[in-house]
Amino acid sequence: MLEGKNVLVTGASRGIGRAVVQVMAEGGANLILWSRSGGELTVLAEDLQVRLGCRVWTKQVDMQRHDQVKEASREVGEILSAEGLSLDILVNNAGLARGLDAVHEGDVDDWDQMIDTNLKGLLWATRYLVPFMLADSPAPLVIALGSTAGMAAYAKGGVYCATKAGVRMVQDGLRIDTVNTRLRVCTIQPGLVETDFSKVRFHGDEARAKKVYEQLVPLSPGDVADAVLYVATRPEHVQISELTIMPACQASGSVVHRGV
Ligand code: 8X3
Repeated sequence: MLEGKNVLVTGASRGIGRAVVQVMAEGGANLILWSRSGGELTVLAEDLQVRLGCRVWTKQVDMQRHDQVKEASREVGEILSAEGLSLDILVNNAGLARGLDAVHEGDVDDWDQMIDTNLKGLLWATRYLVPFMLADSPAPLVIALGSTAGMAAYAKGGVYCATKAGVRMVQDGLRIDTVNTRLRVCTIQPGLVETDFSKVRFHGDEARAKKVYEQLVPLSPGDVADAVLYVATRPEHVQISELTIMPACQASGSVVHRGV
């Protein structure tokens, strides 16, 4: 069902983004990959082209930089239009947590990184790409990666949780604003997924990051990519507005059973 679709994934080089790229490519889609690490993207693109024969365009983009997101969006429009192609699916995946601190003791630089990536980067990509999708795609779809952290706050996660609640609200607003169009809008809300998420949150402290996934079986990036694939392969009249996915040992953003 993805044959001939053109799919843009942000944060494409690692973790959930990378797994989404794999399933989309295996499903026959062409890929536009954005990530901060250009080198990793080139290797990934070559592998996809050789192994799966799909078309892949890559661009080094820092989602915290408005000028870069704007310019990369303009380029995507130009490249696809020149070939008579449309952007069909936008997967706004890039996101990060920095720090685990009480709100009144938090690091303001950490806050900037979370707000700039998770909210402003997503907003910029939405602002510059969705008009182009609406104009040209027969069945446009925007999927954003929210989080169970966006459904209820947890201790010392206030700012991260706020950005993910914001993702959900932006997606809900977009769905309302485009209800008279063909656009479908979905927020995927994963719980605990083992990626380098916690390593980034704890500023590279691997031992502390490992503890987050100790004595439990977390989701893998591939589990979340399966959910993204499900949303992306529904018939055009079906809109999955939200999909929450957690490991079996998790009941909510803050209720987790350890004991494996
Ligand atoms: C990541 C989920 O619970 O580690 O979005 O914050 S959690």
